[in-house]
Amino acid sequence: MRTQVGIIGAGPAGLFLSHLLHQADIECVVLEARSRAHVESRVRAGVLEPGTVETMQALGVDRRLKQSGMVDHGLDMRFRGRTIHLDLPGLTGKSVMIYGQQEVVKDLIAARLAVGRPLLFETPVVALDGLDGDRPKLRYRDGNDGEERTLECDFIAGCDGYHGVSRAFVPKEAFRTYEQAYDFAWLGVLARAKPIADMTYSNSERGFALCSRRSMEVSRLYLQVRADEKAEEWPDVRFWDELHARMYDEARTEIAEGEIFQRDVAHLRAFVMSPMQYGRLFLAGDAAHIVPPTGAKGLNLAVADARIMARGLTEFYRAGSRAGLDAFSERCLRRVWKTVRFSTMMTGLLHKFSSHTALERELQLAELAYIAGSHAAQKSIAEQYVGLFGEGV
Ligand code: RFL
Ligand code: PHB
Repeated sequence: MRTQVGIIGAGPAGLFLSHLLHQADIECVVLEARSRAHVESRVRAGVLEPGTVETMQALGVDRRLKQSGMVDHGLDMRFRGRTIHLDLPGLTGKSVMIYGQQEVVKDLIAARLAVGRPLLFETPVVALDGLDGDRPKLRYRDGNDGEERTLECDFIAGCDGYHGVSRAFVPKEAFRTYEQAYDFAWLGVLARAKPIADMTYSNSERGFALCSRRSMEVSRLYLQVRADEKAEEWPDVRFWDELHARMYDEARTEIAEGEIFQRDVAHLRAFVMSPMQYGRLFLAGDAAHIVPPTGAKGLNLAVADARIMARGLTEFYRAGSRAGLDAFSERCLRRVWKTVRFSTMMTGLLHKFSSHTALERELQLAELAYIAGSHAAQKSIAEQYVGLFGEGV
């Protein structure tokens, strides 16, 4: 097999890239290690920035998003029983959209298969060759017969997430990594329960909590837990007791309970690979960077990378210029670092840290009290939450 761009991974980064390339008449093949059912049922992000929504519109894959996406105007932060309400349109003129990542992924998969373009599931890439030449190759295990085969490409896009293979084929001396792991995680659940009105992040003495939603009937709820905790350690009763307490809803009048039908634990880390390219390999999304989820940015960053990569590849095929490709990593990293900064700041503001001294804890609360009384501080958070940066940042 031969193609122009070989894409490893059918998560948001790889799928968006495949559509952007298709729109620019560039051929690509997407190879995904897992099954379609697995990829479509992975519950993750839910907050789409306007730039992500516009990208879906421009690709013509926003039919279901328009029907069932929910515009989110408010962002609330709670501490000491007080609530800071950030009116996103009032502060920024923009809002975000709530629409589950797995719904985005389903829409992109269906649209790609509908146009009959190659997207192969259960086809793990096992090796990358010739990245510093003109004809890089992907070696993959064919999902049908288990045979190892080769895909020859002009370029390879490593969109295979944090645990993918592409980073491992870049020589160690050609990049560096920056990393910070947290000693806590997020237990996330989906519950058949009416969500509260606004997305609400809470900083409580017992740890962080977050109430979000997926529909008018389904709540998406998170609790900060220890990094070594298992989802099974949180039966329903324990989960609801803890959530009410952390949301300052001791009277249990605000947060509706319901059947918890999905639960998982996600670890928190910040990670950046720099540069995000080597020879004819370009990495996008979680393969190149991870942000802690407190700013709801990971999926949006993956889409931004895909846009920048597609632009560089389009310039290459249309005008024969490598300039956009050469600038890929630098363009992406400007946004990535600002986003790591924002997500790390929000994580620091809202979680309980075992390492905090009493003084640090008071400073955290003083920061929240400052934000509560400062329009400027609220505007700063709101503009980053809706997505600060235009294409060129
Ligand atoms: P993905 O989604 O991990 O997809 C990578 C794909 O590559 C495949 N793969 C391979 N395929 C072929 N060969 C191989 N050798 C392969 N190795 C791996 C994998 O099977 C997979 O299908 O990465 P991508 O595309 O970069 O997308 C990134 C996003 O998934 C991620 O950043 C977000 O989910 C982060 N995130 C959030 N982002 C937001 O923008 N808004 C949010 O509200 C938000 N909330 C969250 C989040 C992440 C969370 N977790 C699970 C950490 C909430 C949570 C709880
Ligand atoms: C979600 O709805 O899943 C969500 C919301 C806000 C975040 C992270 C995840 O910061």
